Amino acid sequence: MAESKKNIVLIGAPLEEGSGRRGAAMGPAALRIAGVDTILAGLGHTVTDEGDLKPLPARDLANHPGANNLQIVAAITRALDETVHEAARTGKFPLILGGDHALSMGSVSGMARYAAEQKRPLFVLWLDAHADFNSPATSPSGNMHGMPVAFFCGQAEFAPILDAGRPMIDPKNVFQVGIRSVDDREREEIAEHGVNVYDMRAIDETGMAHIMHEIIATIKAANGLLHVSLDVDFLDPELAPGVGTTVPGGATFREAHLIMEMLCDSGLVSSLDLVELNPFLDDRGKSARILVELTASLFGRRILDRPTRSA
Ligand code: B3U
Ligand code: MN
Ligand code: MN
Repeated sequence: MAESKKNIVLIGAPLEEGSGRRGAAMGPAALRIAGVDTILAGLGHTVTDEGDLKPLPARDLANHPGANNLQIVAAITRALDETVHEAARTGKFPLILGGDHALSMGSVSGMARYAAEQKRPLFVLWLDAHADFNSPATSPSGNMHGMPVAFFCGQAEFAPILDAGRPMIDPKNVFQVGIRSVDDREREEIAEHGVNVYDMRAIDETGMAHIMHEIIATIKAANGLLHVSLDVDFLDPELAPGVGTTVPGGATFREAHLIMEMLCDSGLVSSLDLVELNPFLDDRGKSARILVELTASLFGRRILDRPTRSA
């Protein structure tokens, strides 16, 4: 991606009903205030802001005791699936401003549809403290932001959210990096499905560069497309406190930037979610700003291009 200028479309997805608390719906506004459009335009890309999504009706779905706010989450999932697919189909790079992580059900399924049309496999890089592989049957909370990976890997229970028979993701094409909070049933499920997990211990022991080389080589060998989903809680809470579910011991500033810089050089990334930012819990816009800076690294900003800082 280093040399190629993109046609980036910003899609606001102000969803918070998947998370069990208020605040993530302010995420898209905070990312805009932190200057996501100007920083990307400054790197030479074309940036169009489509504004916030209009949910598509989901009144056909009955309430589900194991999936809180199912209709609201499904309404955003359906709208995002359509919008992301259309953006990719018309040669654009969908950049989703979240919103809680349940929205990735829509962004990933939209990209999966596009990848199938291109006859290329879709890979997902899941940067998160959590595995998000619960289902309505296994979730301890019923919060759907803990379920998107199980959804797009084709767990049958979810089928009515989107029409049946659409392409899903092979769990072996999912790479989870930064994981450090996994429920018991989730642990069994991810192992059973063959999801690739690089937890914090793996990062500590082998280093981020090694892990990313491995992931990038696998995707290149398969001529795949890559969707990146960045949950704020992937980062250490000292760095990014603006998230509902902080977990200590997260990725550092340099580890996170290194991922983005290596992905940029790889040229593989076709879409990005920025999720779980809760500006109500943030410290003077700190978390919004770091997300925007990481996005800039993904789109070609180099260390030596960063403005000088005193503190
Ligand atoms: N695994 C727990 C907690 C959780 C998942 N994702 C977040 N929290 N952000 C659950 O409720 O599924
Ligand atoms: Mn998540
Ligand atoms: Mn998380």
